Amino acid sequence: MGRPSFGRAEGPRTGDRQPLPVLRHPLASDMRDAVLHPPQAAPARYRHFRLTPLSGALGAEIDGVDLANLSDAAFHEIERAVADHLVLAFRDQALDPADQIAFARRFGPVAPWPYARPMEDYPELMELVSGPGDINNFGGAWHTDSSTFERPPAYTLLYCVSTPPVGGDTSYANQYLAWDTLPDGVRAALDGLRLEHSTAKSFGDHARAKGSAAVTTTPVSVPPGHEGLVSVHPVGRTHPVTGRKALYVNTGFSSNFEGRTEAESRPLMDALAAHGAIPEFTCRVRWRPGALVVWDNRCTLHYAHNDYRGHPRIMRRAVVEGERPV
Ligand SMILES: O=C(O)CCC(=O)C(=O)O
Ligand SMILES: [Fe+2]
Repeated sequence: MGRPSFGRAEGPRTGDRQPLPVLRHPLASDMRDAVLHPPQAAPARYRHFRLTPLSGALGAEIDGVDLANLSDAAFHEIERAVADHLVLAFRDQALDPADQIAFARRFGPVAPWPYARPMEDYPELMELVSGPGDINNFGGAWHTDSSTFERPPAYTLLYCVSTPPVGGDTSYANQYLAWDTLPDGVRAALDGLRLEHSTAKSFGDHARAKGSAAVTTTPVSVPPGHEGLVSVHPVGRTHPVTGRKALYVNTGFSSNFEGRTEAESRPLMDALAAHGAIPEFTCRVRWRPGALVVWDNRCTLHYAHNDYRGHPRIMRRAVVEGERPV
């Protein structure tokens, strides 16, 4: 397989009617030396916990910290660690809903997620329940949370209440690596290009009619005013904390390039989405009750594995408000 290449030398500009470029062989892209995300190989030193990287691409397990009793100094180290490793898995926590909300609030304002009924008495949390009879699962496609919002959440915090005997892992993919490993010409062509992210693609009647809506024990429903919600975001977004650029394309919600039809957009959009999820960019978290994982939605994708049919799985989820992607 050859390097990815464009069908024409010059990249598209928003609004022009030139054909979109073709990205060939995204899985064989020129990976150069960038596949290893440097903090994975040489983590910073932390005084308040031990950190063990999960893969060469992203993710770390954290031991020796109690999230229900956390000093400001320890939290500052956690902020540093999540900026470096993008996904942090804390083991053996005993968090009640109020503890989880309090921890989430240290990252920023915690917004109720409008597409599911919140937990009773805790509007900031939803319980994500997969029942033994479920066929689909919540989050079972590579996505970043709520990219259809004008200001998608910066972080998601998921706490594991119960797991199936095996399965139900969550995979994550580093979208800084995805951006950095695109060939220079491709990156140049994508700069300035924007994508529409559509709620109807994954949720609601439109999605149900197309068979792409998840049907799970936790009902997800689209509230009035959200059915036609579409937000337009750059294909390469700059992280407000690290200043690094990340690919911001996802099969869950991205529907078309601005000014293009879905059909015109699909080949390049699908190729970019496939590039963003190549195995070398990923890590995988195995859940145990008491695990809390926080991830940064601005530079990662995630995928909830649907491989535990017949068994229940229960998680509690909080999302922290983010900013308009630029
Ligand atoms: O249940 C999971 O593993 C992840 C679900 C998901 O996509 C989310 O909580 O945003
Ligand atoms: Fe998600």
